[in-house]
Amino acid sequence: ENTQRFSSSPATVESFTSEFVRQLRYEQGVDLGFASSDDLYQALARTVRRYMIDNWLDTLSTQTAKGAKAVAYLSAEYLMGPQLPNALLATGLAEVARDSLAALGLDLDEIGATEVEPGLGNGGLGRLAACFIDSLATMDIPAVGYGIRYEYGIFRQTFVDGRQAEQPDPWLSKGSPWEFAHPDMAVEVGFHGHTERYTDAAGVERTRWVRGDCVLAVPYNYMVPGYGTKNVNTLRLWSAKATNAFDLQIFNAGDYEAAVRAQTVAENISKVIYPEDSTPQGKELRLKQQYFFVAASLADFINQTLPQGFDLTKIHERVTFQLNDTHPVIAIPELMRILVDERGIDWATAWDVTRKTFNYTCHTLLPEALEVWSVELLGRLLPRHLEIIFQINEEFLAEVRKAYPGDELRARRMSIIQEQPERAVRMAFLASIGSSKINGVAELHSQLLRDKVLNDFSELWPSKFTNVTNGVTPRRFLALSNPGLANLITEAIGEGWVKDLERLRELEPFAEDASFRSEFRAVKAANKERFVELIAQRDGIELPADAMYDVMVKRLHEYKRQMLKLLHVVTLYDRVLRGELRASDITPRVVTFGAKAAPGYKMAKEIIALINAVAKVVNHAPELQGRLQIAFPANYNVTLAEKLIPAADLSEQISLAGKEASGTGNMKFALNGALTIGTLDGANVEIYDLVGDEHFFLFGLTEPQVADVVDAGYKPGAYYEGNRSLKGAIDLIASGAFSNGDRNAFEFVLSDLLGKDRFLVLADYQAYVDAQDKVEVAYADQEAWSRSAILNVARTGFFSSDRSIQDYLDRIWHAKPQPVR
Ligand code: DL6
Repeated sequence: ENTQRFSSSPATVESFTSEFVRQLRYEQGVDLGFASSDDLYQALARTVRRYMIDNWLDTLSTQTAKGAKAVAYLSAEYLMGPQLPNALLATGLAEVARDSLAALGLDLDEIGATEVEPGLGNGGLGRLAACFIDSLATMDIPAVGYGIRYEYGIFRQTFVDGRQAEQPDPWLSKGSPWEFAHPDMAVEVGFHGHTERYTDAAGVERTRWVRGDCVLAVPYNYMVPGYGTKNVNTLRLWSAKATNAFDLQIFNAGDYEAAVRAQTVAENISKVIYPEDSTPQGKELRLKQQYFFVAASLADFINQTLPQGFDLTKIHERVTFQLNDTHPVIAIPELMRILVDERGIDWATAWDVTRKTFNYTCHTLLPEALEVWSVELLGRLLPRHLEIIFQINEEFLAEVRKAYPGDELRARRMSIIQEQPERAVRMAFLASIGSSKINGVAELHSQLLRDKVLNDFSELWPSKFTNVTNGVTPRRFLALSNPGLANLITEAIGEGWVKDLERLRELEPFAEDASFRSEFRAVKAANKERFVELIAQRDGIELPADAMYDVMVKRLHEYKRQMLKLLHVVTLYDRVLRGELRASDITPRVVTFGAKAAPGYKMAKEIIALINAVAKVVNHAPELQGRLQIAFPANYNVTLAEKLIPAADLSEQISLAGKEASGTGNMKFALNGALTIGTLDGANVEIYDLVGDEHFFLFGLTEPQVADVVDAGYKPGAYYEGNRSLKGAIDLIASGAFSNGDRNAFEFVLSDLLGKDRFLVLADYQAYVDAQDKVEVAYADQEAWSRSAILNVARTGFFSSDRSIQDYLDRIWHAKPQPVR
């Protein structure tokens, strides 16, 4: 059925084969007998994409003809993951492709394995954007994702002597068969320069920005196929090019480097995701990236998508720009500049329109993660935008003073401009002031935004604040990544769940069915085998498949508390060494970590080194008889996640309550039948409420309790002194047991833990170890465990990104589906 929907002429094995061979010969320029694995991949990808193009173009023309309201998602990150399997799923061509390749003596999986995933994101925020554009297409919503086509994605992590080293990720080095470049549609983006006042022909005083330099933003389009629909949306990523590739005069004079300097400077803008920003140049480059992609996106939408001559005072009726965190927030003054300076719309009208056009999603609770840009930098790079921000601020503060007469402290707190430690623009405040709606990404997060982080704003405008709990796409994170479970579910309840994940509820009665539970266990066991094979091949790590898979994968950050997980492992080892626990009483466990640390984040990198050091000892300790293993494959990414999550038994979601905005890994694990051990943080709260206490290992301080402990003057040293088991674990690390006797090796981590412990690892330690003891007992009863696991699957349909998108539509966007007929 899918195949019919996706091709003008239905795909058969014969037609697929002939297109594939044509692609090889006439696009790649090779014969089958001489094709490299990359040739085969490129030809295969181009063959599959060929079946989506007609629907894509139909979608574009339907959306243009209808003139319906669109969603423009502005995001600095899209962590897409491998494209080929998703395209095969959406087009329904997987079997045809497999058979067709087999007839040529080729293997689909082998060819697919050569795909390099585009790593255009850091972690949760970028992956969420990728899930959202999948859901928008699946739900037939006219939508475009705008972002940056970074030449180098998120760094490739390797370990050198257990320590993280970063390598560049040249994901485009062999070209991408999924993109369509449109240099003809390039947009000019300006920087620097100055502003000047002038009187226009009608005698009106106006301002214009005289730009100092310009670069070209070249759009690259990617298809985003919906599932079970004809609609195919667009992801448009911008690449920077110099307006003049080189200066011929200078070149001919022999100064070759100077001749291409402008090109280097321009192209650096889209060179790498998150350039190191500890230097002033790095900071400027990041701000440049942000302005570059939003200026190009706004110009693109206004000039290409809206009809010629469209009255921009009605732009909010045709588009909603969703600001994915603060990275794209400079779009607010940019739209004001376009409306006021370029279109001559009066300020008050322009401001009213702008606020109706933007909405803002905040993704953090950590004050240090809220972006600020120094006034000096912003004024130098974007002088007109700084003036506009000042004017917005002036009018806003007048509104605050009117609402709270005499409360000057409040006005200062709410000002877009912070004065200390340097004068800087608070982007989250600008976003809050310039948007219609502000949302957090889980119930608890949204509540904490209202009560704490943006409290002054929620007091001023309570109705601006709303929640949209995150979600994940069931296509990639169940149908594609866990075919065994997907088939089992479909056999039990039909295939409707792929587009309506709440239907997983129908699985509940199957949790009581012993034969279903046994099939469920067989799927989990097969997924472990698959993971073990992959990790042996990919990382040379040998693991037992017959063990409990206890998994903690996420960015390395102190608030996420990988350290707590590690202390648990060290505690088990210490108990065995002391003779308090027999190794034979430990359930065989593979503790799997996957985590990249930001290159400049020293503590995170030290924790990585410590995990690897503990792994080296524990994995070979004769006392443990192989019953406890740590696996820490380097370079955790979407490709690995898709194999690891379906293999997991236990999902570690152990951040300090009140710190994780939502989490989305937590959802993926539960949906794939892992039980969570977790705190009441982020979306864990909602997972816990849905799956029920019996099927979730809850532990730890709650957010208000954390606040109490901190207010009372938290002393981690007292927990250490007062808890023999905790002291044992920390002392074992300090003794040099994991560092060849070097007692100072992990001093940086341990002294912080004992002296500060900002994220209360020691305060939650005992509760965590107790909860892990309950895990041990529960896992021993495999029938009860699989019942709980099935109920986790059945009860987490709420966490589909389709539901998140429906919430955005109902609460924020108010756009309507436009299905292609
Ligand atoms: O909303 C997606 C994702 C959440 O699930 C995580 O809890 C949150 O940490 C992450 N936030 C960021 C942005 N950090 N900043 N600023 O990556 O967003």
